[in-house]
Amino acid sequence: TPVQVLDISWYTESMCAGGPVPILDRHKLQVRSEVVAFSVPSYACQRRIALDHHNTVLADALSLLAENAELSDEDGRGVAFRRAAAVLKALPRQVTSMAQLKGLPCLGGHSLRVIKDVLDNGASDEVESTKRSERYKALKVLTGIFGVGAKTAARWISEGIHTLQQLQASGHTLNRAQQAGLEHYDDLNQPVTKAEADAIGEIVEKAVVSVLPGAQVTLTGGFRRGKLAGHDVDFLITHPEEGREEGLMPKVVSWLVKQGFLLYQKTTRNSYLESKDGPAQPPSNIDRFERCFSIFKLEKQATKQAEMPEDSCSFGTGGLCRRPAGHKPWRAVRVDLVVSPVSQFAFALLGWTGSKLFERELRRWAGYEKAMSLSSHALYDNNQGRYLRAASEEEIFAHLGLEYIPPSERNA
Ligand code: DCT
Ligand code: MG
Repeated sequence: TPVQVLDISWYTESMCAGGPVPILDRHKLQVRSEVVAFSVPSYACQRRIALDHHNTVLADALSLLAENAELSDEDGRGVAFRRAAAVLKALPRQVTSMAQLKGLPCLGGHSLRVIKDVLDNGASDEVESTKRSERYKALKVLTGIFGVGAKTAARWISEGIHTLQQLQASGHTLNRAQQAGLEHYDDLNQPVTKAEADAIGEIVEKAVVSVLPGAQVTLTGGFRRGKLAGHDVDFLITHPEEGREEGLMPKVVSWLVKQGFLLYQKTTRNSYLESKDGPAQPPSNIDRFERCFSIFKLEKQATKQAEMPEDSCSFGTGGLCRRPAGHKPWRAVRVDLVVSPVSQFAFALLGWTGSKLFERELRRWAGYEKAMSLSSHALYDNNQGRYLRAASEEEIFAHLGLEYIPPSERNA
């Protein structure tokens, strides 16, 4: 068995909270390498996962398989790969041998095979062949159209449609969202920068306080977790006096339309009523606030940053790379607006900050470990038969018996 000198300064911090730290030389020690396996708690919402971590290559490989599963409408498999990737993201240093993974949660046989392949050969055959596959490429291209999900894309692919040109030639009738998605395809597949998110934030803020003074706008989603780029910009809007937020969304939207800021919008009404719905409807709760899916028209000069080079065509354009005609002075950006009553704000903020896996794990923890139902609206304790109120994210973590994890460490 190989004997290695290992730096164990990381070992102490990586031990699960509460576990006694083994009595070892504090600095360097000689051990058989496989003795020192990593340790990680089972639920992603128990871990601190920063944006930067030590296992990018492995996590990217598993994330690609997760994405492929999700695009193929196999959510169970997708979640399994996401969970495996999230374990690797939580490790305190780079994985170099399979033995280090012994006893870790969420690593199934399939994920372990992929990891072994990458460790042994520098890449996974399955990942590489997925990337090259016509089906994966077509799924990426077609679901890259705003308003097109995995099911629609699969149907089109079964008809032999793999590119945007083939879609346009097929004569399929597209709905309003998909038409807008196709029209702004290149822009919407270009990552949104933090500077652009901030510029849109200023506009949204102006709209919101013009129609309801005192209302507050919070940037959520990936940008709240510290990401420097995202596929959209997510905002949560509330007012400190309960009830004042009612009817706010249509006013905000019409202000934005009048000023020429919206290329597309679809507003859905708040359909959440605690007394009627009860707590046990988590899967769709995320969608039950008053919500506006929109495409913003952002003047490039509003963003104080260097413009993207003219040549930086977005990925996966399906052979239809329409470069901006001349110097288009604006770009299209996906923006989600959500209005929450202040009594539900902490839950909405927690629910809309993500990551998606972190949210899923919070709900799983609540249900399995605490007999509670968590949604973006409320937390219900099944044993006590009552809702648990919270005015901050910290209070929700406390109700759930979890250590508070700040947004920047929810990047599972
Ligand atoms: N969300 C969730 N479950 C979903 C969809 C969304 O829990 N099915 C939450 C988590 C993140 C937040 O809503 C915003 O969603 P996205 O914009 O899709 O995620 P993001 O983390 O902001 O990613 P991106 O940076 O690419 O926009
Ligand atoms: Mg987002």
